Amino acid sequence: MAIAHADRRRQPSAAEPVALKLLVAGGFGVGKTTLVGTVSEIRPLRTEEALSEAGRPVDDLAGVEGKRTTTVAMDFGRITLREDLVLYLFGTPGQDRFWFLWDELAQGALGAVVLADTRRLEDCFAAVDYFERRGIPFAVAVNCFDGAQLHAPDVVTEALDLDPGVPVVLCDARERESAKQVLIAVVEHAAAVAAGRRAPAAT
Ligand SMILES: Nc1nc2c(ncn2[C@@H]2O[C@H](COP(=O)(O)OP(=O)(O)OP(=O)(O)O)[C@@H](O)[C@H]2O)c(=O)[nH]1
Ligand SMILES: [Mg+2]
Repeated sequence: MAIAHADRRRQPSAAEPVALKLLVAGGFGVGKTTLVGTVSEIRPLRTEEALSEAGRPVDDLAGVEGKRTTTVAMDFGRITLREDLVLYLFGTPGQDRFWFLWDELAQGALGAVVLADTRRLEDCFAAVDYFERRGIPFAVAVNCFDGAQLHAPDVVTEALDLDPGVPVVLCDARERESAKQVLIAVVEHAAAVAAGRRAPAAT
């Protein structure tokens, strides 16, 4: 009993990793579920449902004609970025009719990835607005689908009218190293934003 008591009250050791929550957001079919699945070290939780005939007029499949399912609640995965840093990843649904879930998913998020496809960049405007309005630090990750015209990051910054300092990275959501670099960019950016908020620059 004494041991159990002492155990329960022990202080967290320095070796215990910090756990951070990140959202993976963006337009419909841009590769959110793919990215979470690529980097997750646990079997990712998915909530995929088949795309239906009824959704055909509203679900724009241009560029992702092979897509058969869509996320209806969330994706969930985990990655140990460093031995002292674990990320919990929450992928959002992409269809507009599931927007009401975003506020739940965004609770307590340290930062976000906004995935973008340059063939339909406008699909990520809503996600960019969402995080800007809530002051949640985010990075834009351009998922370079095969055959998509490559744009330099500064072109994307301009097209999305991003604040200076918002990272824009080119990635392939199907490649682990590439997807990991995206997450590192978000964590570093969120840390810089947090440091800036703690010590605002003298005016
Ligand atoms: N060529 C290519 N295809 C990709 C890439 N990422 C995802 N895909 C494909 O694009 C389709 C959409 O991927 P998902 O990961 O389901 O996209 P999503 O953003 O989660 O979609 P929703 O949840 O429906 O909004 C799938 O058929 C993927 O196989 C990529 O980097 N390159
Ligand atoms: Mg999805």
